[in-house]
Amino acid sequence: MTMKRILISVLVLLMAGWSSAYGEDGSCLWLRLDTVNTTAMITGVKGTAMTELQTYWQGDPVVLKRQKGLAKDGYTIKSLNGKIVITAANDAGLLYGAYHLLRLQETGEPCDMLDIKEEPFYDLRILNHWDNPNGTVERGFAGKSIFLNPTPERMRMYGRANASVGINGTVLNNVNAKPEALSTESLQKAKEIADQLRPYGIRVYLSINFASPIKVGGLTTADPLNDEVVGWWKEKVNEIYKLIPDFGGFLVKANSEGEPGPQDFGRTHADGANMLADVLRPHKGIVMWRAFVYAPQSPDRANQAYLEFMPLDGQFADNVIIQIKNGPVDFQPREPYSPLFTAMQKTPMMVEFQITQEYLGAANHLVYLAPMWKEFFSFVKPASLRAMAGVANIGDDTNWCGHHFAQANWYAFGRLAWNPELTSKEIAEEWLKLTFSTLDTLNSQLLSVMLDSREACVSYMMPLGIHHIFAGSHHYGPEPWYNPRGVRADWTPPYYHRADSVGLGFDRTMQGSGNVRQYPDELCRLYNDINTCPENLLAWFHHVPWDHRMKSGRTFWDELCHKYDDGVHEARHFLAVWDAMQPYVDSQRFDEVQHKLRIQARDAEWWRDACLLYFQTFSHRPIPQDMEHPVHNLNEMMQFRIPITMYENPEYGYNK
Ligand code: GCW
Repeated sequence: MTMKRILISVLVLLMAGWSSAYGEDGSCLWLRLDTVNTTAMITGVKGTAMTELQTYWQGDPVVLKRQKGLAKDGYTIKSLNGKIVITAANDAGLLYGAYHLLRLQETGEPCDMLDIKEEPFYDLRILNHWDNPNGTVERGFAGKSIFLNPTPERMRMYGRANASVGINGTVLNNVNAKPEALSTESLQKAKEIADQLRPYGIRVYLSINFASPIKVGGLTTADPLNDEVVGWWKEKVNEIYKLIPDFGGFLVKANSEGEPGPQDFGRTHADGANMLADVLRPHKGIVMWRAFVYAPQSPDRANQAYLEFMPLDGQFADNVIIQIKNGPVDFQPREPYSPLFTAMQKTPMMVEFQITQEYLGAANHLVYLAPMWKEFFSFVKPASLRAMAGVANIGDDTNWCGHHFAQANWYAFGRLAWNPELTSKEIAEEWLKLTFSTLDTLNSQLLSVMLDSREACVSYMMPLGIHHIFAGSHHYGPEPWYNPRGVRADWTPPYYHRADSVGLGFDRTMQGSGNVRQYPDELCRLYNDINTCPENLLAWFHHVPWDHRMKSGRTFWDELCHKYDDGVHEARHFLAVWDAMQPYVDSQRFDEVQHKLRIQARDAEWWRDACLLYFQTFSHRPIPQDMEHPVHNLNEMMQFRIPITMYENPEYGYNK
């Protein structure tokens, strides 16, 4: 080899090392750490803490110390005579302490004179993957399941990412659980994943199909009070714990959207949940039983969970947690909180947030979700809950989440599950610094984009309390008119928006569906009166007359038009802010985010035009002069459908 060639090879190697170290394709998430030492991986959770520090920590020597008396998973970090001492009651605490230290280093915080004490707010901080055995992910917008062919490299990064924000549990499969999730072959696979995640302090859980005793076990019934059925579950659970000794437990979607459940056998949710809880108890396993239930014949879907679960309050075993979606309908851009949270007094509850953006622009829109989750916590006290679950937005895309900024939602979920008192701003700042370290000087503008993005999305999709007017099935884009023959009413937008010549919105007042009664008195009164109901929930609780006078002085119709238009302008502004970031962001991530923001700006316009032109056919009122007027044609938009399944992210939105 000539000298020149040798030099070129060295240069190429250096550059390859540089680009992978900086992870400019997004694969390193927020962990874009410089390797200072290559060390062999030491086993065990404490070993992971040591490996991480030896590989990436650049400051004073660190001592890891176990000490009784601290909270589980909590830690202290103290500077002491030229050393840093991380103390924790368990190994996971040491690992979380190590990541805290690395975070300080990476965000440029001072690392001398440390005196930190942290403990997690919730014991259980868990992701729910909606991954299917064939590798598709329900509402997954970032490719296929990472668990389909779990490579050690990918699992390691997944473990690190989760542990770095304190996530300590993961449900591997879809709540629409295929019975084969419990086959011996699948359990073997779950074991392999559990083995790979254990060093990161992450326990594995599974979603189960309630009819498994019939479908996997060949029994004639799955009645939870039947001895043979109980015996089958006992054996299955023993088999699981033999393979995965620290298995966490089951997540169950029962009697919901066609999934089997105890009601099929004349039993209650409590009968079903308690049977499984009894079987899991000797192994210290838990049951997370979902309250996401609604019935086609119900006059108001928002009422259903309360109606089914309130009579059972106090009847659940102590290792059952009822897992409730944040809102009473379904992960909409804005919903009031689910009234079950303040009604149930004698039952452990946990909240289920959706990190994947099923109803918030999938992996095409930049929507930072922490403000939405904080809004929930402004109504439901964090201390009234036992745990926090998040439906994961993770897939096998190189950048994990489809959109570089969607990584922020995974990050924020973990940080809030650790400490729900953190502000959206604190978390976004941290994430931005870690993820785009070169952006320092301009972060404030991007920070505002993140913080404003959820409200902007509400504005251009469904402002003022409008909800569930998405396209059928895949839920991408507007289809307020979607109402095909034979489809259940509560799966069509007109059920929710109820537009007519009088106005728009679902009457959930005392005169309407009575849903307001499920809230505490004060809120019930507030929501029941159209003049006191917060305007951002107006069409959620009221059928609002088109000429209803809003606080701005505008009519409801005019306000609606303006909100949609404001949303469009915000989406365009996000793009403009990003465009100005070009000199400071590596080219791949810059281009990829720009591509997405352009889609978002066009989609916002599509939403505004489709919704306003469609609702105008009921309101018969003009679009106000002082705003931009629709540029699309209603008929064309009504013909347009994106040909994707519920397992995909569309490449584009409206492209006519
Ligand atoms: O949000 C709806 C989704 C379904 C999902 C269901 C649920 C897993 O459209 O895809 O199914 O909720 O949460 O069970």
